[in-house]
Order: sequence, then structure tokens, then C-alpha cells
Amino acid sequence: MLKPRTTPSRELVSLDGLWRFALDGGPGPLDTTLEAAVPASYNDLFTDPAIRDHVGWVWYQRQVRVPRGWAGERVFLRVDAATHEGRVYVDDVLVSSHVGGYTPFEADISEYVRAGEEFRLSISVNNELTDVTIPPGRITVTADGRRKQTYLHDFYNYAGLPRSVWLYSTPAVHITDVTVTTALDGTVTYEVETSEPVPVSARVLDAAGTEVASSSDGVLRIDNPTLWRPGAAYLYDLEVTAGDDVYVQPFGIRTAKVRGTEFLINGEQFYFTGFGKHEDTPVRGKGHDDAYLVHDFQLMDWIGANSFRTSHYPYAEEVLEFADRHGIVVIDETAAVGLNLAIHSGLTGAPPRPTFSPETFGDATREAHAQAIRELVARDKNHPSVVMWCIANEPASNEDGAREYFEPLVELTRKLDPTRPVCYAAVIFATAENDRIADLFDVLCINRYYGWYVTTGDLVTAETYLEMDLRGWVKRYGKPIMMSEYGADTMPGLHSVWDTPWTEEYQAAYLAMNHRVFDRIPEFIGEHVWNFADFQTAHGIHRVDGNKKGVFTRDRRPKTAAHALRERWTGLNGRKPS
Ligand code: GCB
Repeated sequence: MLKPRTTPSRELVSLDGLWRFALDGGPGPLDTTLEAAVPASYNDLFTDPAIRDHVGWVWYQRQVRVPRGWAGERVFLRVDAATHEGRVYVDDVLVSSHVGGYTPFEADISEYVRAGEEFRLSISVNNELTDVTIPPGRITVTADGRRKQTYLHDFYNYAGLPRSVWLYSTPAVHITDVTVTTALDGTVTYEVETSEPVPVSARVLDAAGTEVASSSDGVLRIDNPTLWRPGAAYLYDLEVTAGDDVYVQPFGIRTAKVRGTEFLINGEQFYFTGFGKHEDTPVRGKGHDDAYLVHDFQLMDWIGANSFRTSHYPYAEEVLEFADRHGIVVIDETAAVGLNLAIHSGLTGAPPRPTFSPETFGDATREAHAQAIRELVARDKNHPSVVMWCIANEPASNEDGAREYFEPLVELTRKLDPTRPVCYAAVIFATAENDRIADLFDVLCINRYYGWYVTTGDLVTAETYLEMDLRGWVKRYGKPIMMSEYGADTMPGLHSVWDTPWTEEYQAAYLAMNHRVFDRIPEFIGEHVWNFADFQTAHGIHRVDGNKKGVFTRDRRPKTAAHALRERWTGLNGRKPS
């Protein structure tokens, strides 16, 4: 799905700003004095707990004037994200609806609007998570009649319109999709879809704007191509012309492959250093913010991180474009977090239920999951920064039914994109012995908290357990292995001379223990600390104002461990620490 852009044939109007906001009403004029910022999650904007804890639909509304020059053009309304379900109304007409909180959708509204005139735009957004949504959740009704949302992940269920909303124009016949595939010798293959059959041609411009190739047969050849490399990004523009429409798709020339136990970018071994992140900031919640975007990438550069995982959902496209431009490597994850009922029963003492069954997560869940994969790949396939798809975080891969559930999803991912490796992040209950799905994937991504949730405060035992665990995976599967999560909650300002959990020293010692183990395993291809920054967690779970495993605080100040990581990672440039 194409990102809206201005091109010689397309215009773009941002609808970001303040919208009228209400818990109910709509699509007629909202009777409200509340206003909500877009982009932003609505939850932390208001002081009223009834809004923050609301379960169900909310309404956003504003007037929009179609530019007077757009007569005869197609007019589209594009929502970058409505978390988790969105419905778009032009005046009283429902023009589009979409399920899935972290991928975009759009509607051709040409027949409902006129150039130069205003219309009332309403978007209703639903935050409910159920056993057929990705991510899943459950709604219960309390004894006093309140609907309560629970879910199987720790981060707060921020909702609303956390990304931009756009109005854009195209010519009547227009480009609807572009797919670019590259090879290191400079061969670029492109596929273009259009709303009606028209002749298509394309040319490539280098970073200086000079034309370096052109064709109309789907294949382009660039002589002496400059590759996109981690830490040394280089982007070309593919300018596609189809009839009267022009679309410009940036791309990079690079490959991402697994060979034996190595992860190769452009045929060279790559070692991941970095983080699992979250889209999470004070007040905005999951709202995209360009200032935090710039600052977070500055901090990643400062600390020597060359990569991150979009845990646990697709991030705003602006983030991936920034990574493309700055040579940061991305593992791109679906929102399939929490397909695991054992963790929940472990935490709550509820009797365990099988994760994969018609009564729990069955065919309908898997279809929602398949759709999440389709939309992720459709949106992000052209980003050179994305080197691997992660299709789930901590599923119950050790349980009956896991293989039946995942096999078709892995096949689907590979069919949609044969060019990138595929992984999932394995939960602690899934071991080399009992995991049912690891052989289907390319890289072993392991989440482990020895020394934190297990053997808390005892890093000596933790070190032994961790090494045994990781070596078990290497031995059984012979695939590249990386740590996709390891971390310890840390209260900034808390210090100790002993191995005391929650202190800054303990976080640093915990990470150092992990690193000793990684460095003893030749098949290791990377380390992603959990988490880049502290983040807000679900109401009512056992956390002190959020998850504190950040190496940076929620307002992005370094904890002691940040300096230690900087020492380890700086200067590696994708090579394994020695
Ligand atoms: C995990 C999850 C992550 C949590 C983390 C934690 O295994 O993948 O979403 O935030 O543990 O801190 O408990």
C-alpha cells in the first residue's frame, strides 16, 4: 500500500491538528467541548478516568475543505492508523472501515465531496481486543456493570488516532501499488498496479537526482550501484509514470539472507546491536512524534545501536523511512503479541487453558493474524531498512496446535515476500526441546530473563541457565541465533554495591552477564536489549508506573547501563564483539 506523497500529479493535505472528540455521538455533529490532538492516543490527554479506561467506540470529528484545484481528480482519505478499529464517515455516509490498529487504510471519497467545498469528517475508533483480534484480549463485565478490557501483553492499550490523517488527490487513472526488488549487481525489478490498464514506465534517479536507468518492461539496470548498507544508507528514487499519474518510491539496493548460522546483509555478516522498542511517550501515548523520532535515533546512534525490532506492532511509516535514510536495520513485527495463555495463567493463577483451540485462538484468530501479515508486508515491503519479518512475539510455540497454527502463516509470509528471512520471538516456556515451530523459521530469536524473572538477583545461576538454554537451541536447529529480549527493571537513581535487583548497577551487571554468554556462542548474530526506554503498562498489572526495563527513562535520560552498552557497541559497525 502506497504512502501518500506529493508528486507532479498528486497533492496532499495533512488533517493533523485538533479534532472534536466525544465518547459517543456521530456521525452527526458531535455535541462536545472536548478536543483531541491528532496524531496522539486519546487516553492520557484528558483527566477523566472514564475516557482513559473507556472500552468501545470514541468519535473524532472535524470540517475539511477539499482544495478548489482538485476538480476532476480522485480524492482519497487516508488514515495511517486507527487503533484498533476505525470507521470513516463523510458527512453521514460510512466510506471505509478497517480492523487492525497499526496499519493504514484509505477510502476513495471522490463521489461524496466536491472541490472547493467543505464536508464533515468523522472517524469512530474502537479499542476493543478480543480472541479474534490481533493483538488478542478479553472484555469482561464487573459486578457493578463496567466493561473491562484485559489483554495478554504488558504495554498499555493506547487507542485513538496515533498517526496522521491525510486527504490526497490522484488523476482519474492512477497507480495503486509499486513493488521494488533489488539485486547487488544493480538489477532492479518493479511491479506496478494501476486502477485501470495504462502504459507504465519507470526511471531511477540517484541521490543527486540524476537519472541512472529507465525502462518500461519491469526491469532496470543500474551500473555500479551504490548499495544501501547498515550505517551507510543510500537511497534511489523509482519514479513511476502510468498514464497521467506519477509516483515516486524511494528504495535501496541491498540483500538480506541467512546462510548456515550467519545473517548476511549484502553478503556480509551482520551482528545486530540494539533494542526492542515501543511507540510510547508521555501524554501522546502511542502518538507519532517527529521530535521523539529524531531524538530516539540520536540516542541509538550515541549508544552504538545499529538496529531495533518494532516490538510489538508495525510502527509509523515515518519511523521506517527515517531508518531507511539513516541506515538503521529493522526487524519488522506484526501486532501478534499475547498468543499465549500460559503466561497469563502463570501470572494470575487462573487454570491453564490451551492457547490454540476452537474455544481460544482458532481459525478466526489465525485469519486475523494472516491479515495482519498481509497488511504489514503490503505497507513495508519497499523499505531497505527492513531485513526480517517477525510474525509473532512469544506465542505458545511449545503447545499443541502451534505448528498447525503457524505453518500456514510462515508459508503466507514467504509467498508475500520471498526476499526476507522470517522469525518469531520465543518465550521462556518454549525450549529447544519442546518448541514445535522453530524449524519453520530462519533465525532463532530468543526472549529470556534469567536473573530477572527467573533466579532473580542470582546472576551466577542465571549465567549457567542461560548458556545451557541457548546452546540447546543452537545444537538442535543449527540456525543463527539472537537475543530478541533480555532486560531488568531498573529504578533510575537506585544504587547498591550488591547484586540488588532494581538498581542501576544490577541492570548493568545483568546485561554484562548476558553478554559473556553471547560472546561464548559462535552462532550468535545479535542482541536486542529489552527495552530502549521505560514505557507505560496496563492498568492493574504488577508494575510501578510502567515497565522500567528501559536503558533510557521514559523521558530518554540514560541509566548507568546505557554507558556500559555504549562502551560495548560503539565501533562494532555490525561486527560481533570479540
Ligand atoms: C516479555 C515481552 C515484553 C515484556 C517483557 C517484560 O517477554 O515480550 O513485551 O514487556 O517481557 O518486561 O516482561
